[in-house]
Order: sequence, then C-alpha cells, then structure tokens
Amino acid sequence: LVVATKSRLVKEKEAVQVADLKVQAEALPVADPQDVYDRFLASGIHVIAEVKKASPSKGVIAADFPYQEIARTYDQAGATAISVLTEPDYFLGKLDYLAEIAPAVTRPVLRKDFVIDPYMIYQAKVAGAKIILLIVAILSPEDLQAYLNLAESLGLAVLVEAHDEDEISQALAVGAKMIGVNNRNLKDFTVSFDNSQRLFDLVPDSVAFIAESGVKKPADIAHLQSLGINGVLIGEALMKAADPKAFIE
Ligand code: IGP
Repeated sequence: LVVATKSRLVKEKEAVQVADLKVQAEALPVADPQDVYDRFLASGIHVIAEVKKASPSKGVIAADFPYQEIARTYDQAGATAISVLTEPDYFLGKLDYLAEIAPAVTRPVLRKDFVIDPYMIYQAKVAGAKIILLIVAILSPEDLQAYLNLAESLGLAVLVEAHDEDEISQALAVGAKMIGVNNRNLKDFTVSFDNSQRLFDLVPDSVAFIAESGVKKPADIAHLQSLGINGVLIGEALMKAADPKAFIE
C-alpha cells in the first residue's frame, strides 16, 4: 500500500515548495498534545468516528459522500475525535476533505494516511489536523521517533498503530501516548478483537489504548469497554448507520 504513497509524494513535492509548507506549519499556534491524550484517558469509552469513502477490503462504501455533513453529524453525535482518510489511491481520500472538515467541527481531527515523510506532517498541520496516525509496520524505529517528535513539537497528538507485541514495545519505546491496535488483519482482512484484548495488557494506564476497525454494532463497543479499552475507531459501520448518534451514545 505504501508504494503508491511513495510515488505520489515524489510528484507532490515537486509541485509544492516543501520549505514554504514548513514555514507555514511552524507559524501556526501550538497546542499541548497531552490535551488530546487526556480526552481519551478520561473515563468511559471514546469514539473516533471516521469519514471514509472507500477501502481496499470493501470498495466504495459511500457513493454519495457529503463529507462535511457526515463529519458534523459525528461531531454532534458525541465522537471524541473525527478521523478523515486522506489517502487517495486505496481509500479515495483527499487532504482537501480534511481541510474543509476541520473548521466545521468542534472535535480534534485525525489525518488518516500512510505517513512516510515529514512533509505529510507539515501538510496535516496546515490543513488543520490535531492528530496524525503513524504506523509502526511501515516506519524504521528512527523515523517513528523523529516523526513523533516532529508532530508533537507542532502540537499534533500522535496515534501510533501497532499489530503485535514487538510493535507495541516499539511504540512504547518512542514514547507513544496513544496506541491503536488494528482488529483487521491486513493480510486476509479478517477481524478479531482477540488481538486488542491480548495487547491491551501490555500498555500502561497512562497510555490511551484504541481498538481500530471491525466494530459493527453498539454491543461491540460495550464489549471493548468491558475490557478497559479507552477508545474505538469506527469507519464503515458509522458510514452505514441510519442513526450515528444512537450508535455512539
Ligand atoms: C476503520 P472500519 O472497519 O471501522 O471501517 O475501520 C479504521 O480502523 C480503518 O480505516 C484503519 C485504517 C488504518 C485505514 C485502521 N488503520 C490505516 C487506513 C490506514
């Protein structure tokens, strides 16, 4: 999946002055990322509601895609954060969606993408994101550390995605304060909450633990809450829900 991101970046970076983008990002106000982490550490289970047009496993989820309206609905339904897929090749996302959603909602917005270059972190900041995703599996330990530090220095909180014990220890080693475990196995797309359950025990209470993907119904949220998990990231099921508010509450 990352190959497409790599070739896209080469083209984008030719068209944009990366140095200008950095100056723009650094001129913006810097919030304390701990504020975002604390929202997820507060008692109860928190929902990150994802604005998602399509995915590699499901194809197009929402042919009709009024993204700003969808985000506003999630905002009012009580989501703790709004995730916006900006990856164009597999998820039909766009950074412009995020840039238009961020000023229209009250909750922090997460840039969901395969971040593999500092350029994408400056872009996220300028577009109005308050959180970025970093995926352990696609970054060297050095880059993971450098990108986490860069994001936090710009006031962005970081959700670090891990898949197994080793990746959890890598996430903790770089000082991750919010760790996401994907319930979907990216090799065969099967979903199981067992992975989250098992890996949750390895994460200290001061680090927010988010279970990502595969939540189909409110009972799944209740189940994950009973395990002590701090948050869930939900895409497809909320996109299809007749009443997202009833789902999130
Ligand atoms: C949402 P779902 O099954 O609720 O639609 O999944 C989210 O977890 C998923 O989109 C996701 C993802 C990712 C997408 C999790 N990690 C990394 C792109 C990149």
